[in-house]
Amino acid sequence: MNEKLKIAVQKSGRLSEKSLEIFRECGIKIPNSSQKLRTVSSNFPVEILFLRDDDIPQYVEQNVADIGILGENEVWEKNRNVHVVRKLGFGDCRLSLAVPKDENYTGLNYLNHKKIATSYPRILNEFCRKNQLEVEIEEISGSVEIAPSIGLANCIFDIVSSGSTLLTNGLKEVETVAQSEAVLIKSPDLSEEKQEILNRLLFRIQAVMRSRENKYILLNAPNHAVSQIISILPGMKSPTVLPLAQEGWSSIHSVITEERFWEIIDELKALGAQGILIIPIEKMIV
Ligand code: PRT
Ligand code: ZN
Repeated sequence: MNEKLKIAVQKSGRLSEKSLEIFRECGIKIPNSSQKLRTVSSNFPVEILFLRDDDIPQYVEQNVADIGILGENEVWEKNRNVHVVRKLGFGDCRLSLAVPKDENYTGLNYLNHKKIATSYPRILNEFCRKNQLEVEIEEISGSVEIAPSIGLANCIFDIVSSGSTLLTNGLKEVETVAQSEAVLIKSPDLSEEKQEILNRLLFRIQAVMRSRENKYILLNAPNHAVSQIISILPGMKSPTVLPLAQEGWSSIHSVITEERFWEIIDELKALGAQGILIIPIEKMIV
């Protein structure tokens, strides 16, 4: 059999480019296809369907697509029968409540009996139910931030990332309800063959994501400091230590997250480490 895994990605929007970039980094060739609604990879058994992100949960639930990439916020809002397989590390944002900046926000009770404009009525409704708030939800599909200034609502509930849209519309963020990022979802009933293709794809995605988070570190150290240095450098199994041509010195190689590197750089220098190199990793399989 020659089944292909059908993958739904956003046609044009904030997640489109990054979704296709993951496949490229996984070595999966996707023809350049800005005008097309579907395309097939030439070297991996997948077919890409380009859709509006709002429609992806429904299509995956109904097996029109087998898997999809979209913001987790849309998965929560649409509440379809799909499984979130993994987070993908891009498209980070939060779902927040915001009020006009001059309002004296006193806490959740402030929201009682207010009119709130949003494109995410289900998530907002759930939040209000949990917090025993009675609000009027005004559902609109876009430009939510202007709702208070044109008198449509008192407050808004929307996606925020840098916060600059709120600022330019005279609003302030008062409650963060959820944090979201792009996720990979799958249909609850994939054939064995399609699950097998998905497993191969996930193995590659894992290697790509690990490589993004980790760096290869190389440094030279006096022999007397080697054991202290390796105690602060984790490495995949344990760091590699090689003698340098210069007597009394070693070269230490390891793998480290960028964040951890900045945490320990001063310690490394204090222990006498020199010639420290940090090198990107192309793929990482553990
Ligand atoms: O056409 P289609 O329906 O496919 O696209 P869309 O217009 O519904 O979605 P799109 O492309 O705007 O966003 C797709 C997904 O990107 C969202 O579902 C989120 O998961 C994620 N994402 C990440 C964001 C943002 N950041 C974001 N900043 N989605 C929207 N915004 C908007 C937000 O609505 C607000 O208007 O950007 C504005 C706020 O940005 P800041 O930086 O000013 O705070
Ligand atoms: Zn959308």
